[in-house]
Amino acid sequence: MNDQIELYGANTGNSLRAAIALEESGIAYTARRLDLYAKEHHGPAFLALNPAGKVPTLIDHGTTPALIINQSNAIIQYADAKAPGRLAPAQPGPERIRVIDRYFFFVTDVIAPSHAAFFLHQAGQDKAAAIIDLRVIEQLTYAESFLTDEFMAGAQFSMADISAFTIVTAFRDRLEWKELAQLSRWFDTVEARPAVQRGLNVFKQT
Ligand SMILES: N[C@@H](CCC(=O)N[C@@H](CS)C(=O)NCC(=O)O)C(=O)O
Repeated sequence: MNDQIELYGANTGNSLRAAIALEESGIAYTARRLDLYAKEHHGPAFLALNPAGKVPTLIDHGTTPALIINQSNAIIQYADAKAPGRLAPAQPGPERIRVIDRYFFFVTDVIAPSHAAFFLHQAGQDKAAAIIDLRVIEQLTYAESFLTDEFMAGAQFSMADISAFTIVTAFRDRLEWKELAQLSRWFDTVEARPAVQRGLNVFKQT
């Protein structure tokens, strides 16, 4: 626990990715769980931090003024900068670029469309949502080809694994696992990591 860094969040993919990134980076922080059903993220105290009323939000009180980060993927970049080498190779070069490349594949080609499908479902546009969900499943199936080594972007765990893990979890019941031997092996490996488990549990209701 460390009150200098606070992570506001809930049990959602975006919040969990941020929590896993902090845990894997070994950055001490205090998790502040918000009850989205009780609309705590729309209360004045939280809106003062994040006017968009969305989670996660990280505050680092170690700077003046305090640093506030309102994007899960920016929190992952913050963790990478604060703990070089834990979420990507610290040195510039092909290995680091491969991590960034695959990280963005999951962020932009998989997670972003899956959010769009979620909003279409909420709007009752189930047919349109299903088309996008199918695209997401195709992209996750394609990610099988990334796994020529232990992790998504090589032999080391990286931010690419973080971006992949929560979205694979969300689609785990819709993937053809018998055709995805590498993805299956990878999923079990990542899920078993103690830091991943800590991140997954941080916003669970007790
Ligand atoms: N691009 C933002 C998206 C944040 C976001 O959409 N958070 C959702 C939970 S996953 C949220 O706060 N939803 C509650 C709401 O919109 O009222 C990020 O990656 O952090």
